[in-house]
Amino acid sequence: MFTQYQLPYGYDALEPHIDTLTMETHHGKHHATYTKNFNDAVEKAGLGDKTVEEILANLNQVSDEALRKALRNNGGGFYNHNLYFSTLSPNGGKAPTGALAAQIEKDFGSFDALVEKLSTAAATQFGSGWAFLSKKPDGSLVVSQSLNQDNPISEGTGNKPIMCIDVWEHAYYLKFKNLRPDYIKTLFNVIDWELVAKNYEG
Ligand code: MN3
Repeated sequence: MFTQYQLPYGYDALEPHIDTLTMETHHGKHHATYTKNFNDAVEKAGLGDKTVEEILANLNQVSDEALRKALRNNGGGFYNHNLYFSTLSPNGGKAPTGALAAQIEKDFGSFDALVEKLSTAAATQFGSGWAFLSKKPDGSLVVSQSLNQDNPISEGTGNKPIMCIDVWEHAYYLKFKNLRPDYIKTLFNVIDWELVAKNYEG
């Protein structure tokens, strides 16, 4: 049984950057539904002994097409939102330090350059999807985009996502309406890079 990431802060804690109603709907409804539907699909597929990473990395081994699609969409939705919500915090917005900071400098030149690259990836993802920052097997970092709930784990590269930006309209439309770039800019005020650094080191 997969359990949804529980926020260590209230739905109103990310105000004024991310509004209460968006957090309540996004975590309490959308993410909860992905989690429930993922658990249903996992049970049907008999994959209860696997981790979500194992399931996402081996989708092509599920022969039933409808079930594979359910695992891909809801497994991705479950995993991506766990990652998204677990790197947000009212204490966010400060630049990373330590090993992650050094790697960012090496791969992107500066933290500001990484923020710009992630922002562009998020802003230019056509339709619903995500931008990801992932750690490659050699420890270097890469920025990517995905459609719908797809996740880098399913690409078979061994890359491990360490943070992500949700650009589905449900992540921002209540407050930012059509202004996705404004939401992305604001989101960086609540991304906690100390938490991202733990994902990088872990
Ligand atoms: Mn979402």
